[in-house]
Amino acid sequence: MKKLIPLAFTLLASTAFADIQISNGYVRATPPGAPTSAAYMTLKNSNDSDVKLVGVDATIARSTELHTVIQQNDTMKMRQVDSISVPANGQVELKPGGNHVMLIGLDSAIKEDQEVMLMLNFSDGSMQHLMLPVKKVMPGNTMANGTNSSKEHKHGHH
Ligand SMILES: [Cu+2]
Repeated sequence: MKKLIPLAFTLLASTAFADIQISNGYVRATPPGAPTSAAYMTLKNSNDSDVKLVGVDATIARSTELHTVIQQNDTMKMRQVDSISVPANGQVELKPGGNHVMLIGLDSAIKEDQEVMLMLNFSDGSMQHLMLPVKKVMPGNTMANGTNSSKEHKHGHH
């Protein structure tokens, strides 16, 4: 049997620790000069205990932060959190308008034809190395005065 080596253009998730499965990962494309971007993905935990995403390393950014989005009055605001919990036998979605990995201090624009390497660190000590594609994300115009654009809030847990 021929050994298949996964190529860089697919989402690579290390299977050394199979507890957290990562899918639908991508990084937001940025215009030149943009100081920040964000990474999104779905984290699935097939473990019997909660696992937290506690940190992310990215080679393209000087630093990263875990962010959530909260609604204050009519405005959506990003807020830094220490960790993002992936519930036991459950999943959490990082997506525009919700939890995300903030990439801060970009050396250059992130373009759609490139891919971004991330290293995720979890509370159980495991790490996962990812290569994520880059996608354009329509800027959610949170400054708009009270439009009811569909904000898919599915936090699911307390
Ligand atoms: Cu953010």
